[in-house]
Amino acid sequence: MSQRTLVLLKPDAVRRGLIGEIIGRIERKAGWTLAALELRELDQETLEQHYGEHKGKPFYEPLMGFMSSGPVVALVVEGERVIEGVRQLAGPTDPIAAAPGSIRGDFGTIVRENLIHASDSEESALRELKIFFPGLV
Ligand code: RTP
Ligand code: MG
Repeated sequence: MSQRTLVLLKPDAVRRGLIGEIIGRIERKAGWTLAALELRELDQETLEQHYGEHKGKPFYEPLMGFMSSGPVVALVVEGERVIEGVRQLAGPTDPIAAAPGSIRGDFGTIVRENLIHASDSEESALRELKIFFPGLV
């Protein structure tokens, strides 16, 4: 089943020069293609829409600060079971709990600075695609 998912390479990934490494892993999956790609800074409104489900949690404000600390790469990836697939490539939220071989497991140590966001369901993907690439959906 072909799907689309919203992926963000977080500011730590961009600062550390890991854009090519991470996109390369996604690109190499059979049949997956990039439908959109953009380097940009996220304003407060976009971030609030994107991470609204976490508002009020202790990590929300630091997360907002981190996500606006530098540019991110926003991309739309299209292909077979891509929503579950990119989450698998990323690994669990906590990079220390993430297995080596996953993006977070290979490059991260800090829960907040975990390199990548990927939509977690079809519903989230539709919602997030509209926020970041309104012309595409
Ligand atoms: P994401 O939404 O960014 O793809 O990550 P996720 O689904 O794996 O994790 P989620 O629970 O949605 O949390 C969103 C992001 O908030 C930061 N976070 N910090 N305890 C903490 O300090 C904490 N917990 C979460 C991470 O950047 C996480 O990816
Ligand atoms: Mg999430």
